[in-house]
Amino acid sequence: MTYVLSDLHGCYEAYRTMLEKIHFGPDDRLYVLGDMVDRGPDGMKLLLDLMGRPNVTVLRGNHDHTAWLMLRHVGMRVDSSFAEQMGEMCRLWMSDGGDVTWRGYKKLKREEKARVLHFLQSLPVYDEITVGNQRYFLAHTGPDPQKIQQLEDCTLMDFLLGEIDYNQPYFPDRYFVSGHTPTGLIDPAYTGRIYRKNGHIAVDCGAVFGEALGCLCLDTGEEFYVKTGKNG
Ligand SMILES: [Mn+2]
Repeated sequence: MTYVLSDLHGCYEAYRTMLEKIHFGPDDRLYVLGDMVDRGPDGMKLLLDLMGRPNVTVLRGNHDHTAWLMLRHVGMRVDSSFAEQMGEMCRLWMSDGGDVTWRGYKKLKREEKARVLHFLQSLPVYDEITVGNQRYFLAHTGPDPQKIQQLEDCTLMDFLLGEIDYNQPYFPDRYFVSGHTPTGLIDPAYTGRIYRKNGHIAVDCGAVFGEALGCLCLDTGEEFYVKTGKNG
C-alpha cells in the first residue's frame, strides 16, 4: 500500500503510533510531504528514523529547508556570533519553532549531524506518482495553478512557500497532494481531518497544533488519524 502524510513537525510519538496503526511494513511505501522539524519536540529523532527507511520518500518543506540553511553553520568559526551572522533569518526561524530543532541538533553525535545535514540537503521538492490507475502530484505546497503548468519555470520557493488555490483544480488528470497549510485553515469544516475537494488532497491536519496526524492510503482512499495533544 502507498501512504501519504505531512507536517510531522517533531511529533515522533504520533508518527510511530501512525506506523503501527497502518501496519506499515516493508512492502508498503510512505510519502512524507515535508516539514519534519521545528515546533514539536523530536525533530532529530524523526529525521534519523525516516532517513533509515528505504521505503519512505521525503519531500522538502520550508521548515526543513530553513533548518538546513541554519544548522550547517553550527560549529563553524565565525567572527561574530551565529545569530549576528545570520541576522533576521535566524531570529525568525528561532521564533517560528527552530529553537527546539537547534537544541536537538547540537546534542547529536558528530556522525549523526553529518547525516542529518546531508539528508536535508538531498530532499526533492516535488514528486509524481501513479497508484492503481490514478496519478498524483506531491509537494509541500505550490504556486498558483497557471504557473505550475510550466514546471521548469517554477522556483524552489514556489514549492516551499507558495500559496495553493484550493478552490481550483490544478491538473485535469492528477490530484495535487500537499501539506503546509493545516486543513482547518483551508476550510474550517475540515479541521483535524484530510481535505479532499476540487482536485486537491491536503493532508496537514495540524498534528503539532494539537489537532491530529492524518494519513491517507492512496490505494484504498482510507483515512487514518492519530489524535495529538499540544506539542504533538
Ligand atoms: Mn510548511
